[in-house]
Amino acid sequence: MIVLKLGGSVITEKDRAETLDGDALERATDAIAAALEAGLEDLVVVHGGGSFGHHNASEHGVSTTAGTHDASAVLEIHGAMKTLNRFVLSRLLERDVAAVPVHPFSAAHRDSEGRLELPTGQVETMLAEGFVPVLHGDLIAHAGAGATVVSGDELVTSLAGDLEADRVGLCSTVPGVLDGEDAVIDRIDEFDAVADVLGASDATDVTGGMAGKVQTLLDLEAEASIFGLEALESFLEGAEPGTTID
Ligand code: IP8
Repeated sequence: MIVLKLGGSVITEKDRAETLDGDALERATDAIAAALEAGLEDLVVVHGGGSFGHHNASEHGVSTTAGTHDASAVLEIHGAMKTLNRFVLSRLLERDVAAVPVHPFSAAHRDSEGRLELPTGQVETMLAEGFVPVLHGDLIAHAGAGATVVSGDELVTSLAGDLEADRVGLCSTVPGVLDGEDAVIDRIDEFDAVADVLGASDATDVTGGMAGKVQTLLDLEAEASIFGLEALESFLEGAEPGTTID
């Protein structure tokens, strides 16, 4: 089973509010359709927000820890993510991928310690029935805080653990994790070895940049890869492009 994250910055124009990168989304969905056509089974897709969701969340002061009790803010942020999800689903459906939505706001929550609780029965049943579940970064109800952001990366980690994924892929705007000379680091097996070269994301991103991703992926049982869009097809075919995190 593969859990694949399509970075929000890959499929949207991250610096222009609610703008899709149509070409990138077509390339990504072409690669997914080709891999399924070639026999790949059991794929779960998660996408980030990019210019859908992050701007709205920061306008309302909402992050993974700072919540809101304002229902119209919740609708606005969740609505933006559902709009992007709809674009992703329709591009997949156009390519005969049996893609179906899973909206985390209606499926998950955080407990009072901030821990994500995401039941997986619906995703497992969708997979068994031949669907490709497509989740997205979202807001979720958070005990004691109203509603907070859940990032696509958190969803990936939770799903990969609970569904015992074999592989995790993060399709990013960079070809992998880069070292001080902008060369792709092939393999990372401990955070301290790369901590210095990992900077923060430069555009508005309420859920953090590469350092957070690497840390999260190191905690996973499954082997994870971070790679660029050009390598998505080869990742889905079983290769290890970009940076492998183990
Ligand atoms: O782009 C964030 O998802 P991410 C979703 O995966 C919202 O961090 C609502 C900002």
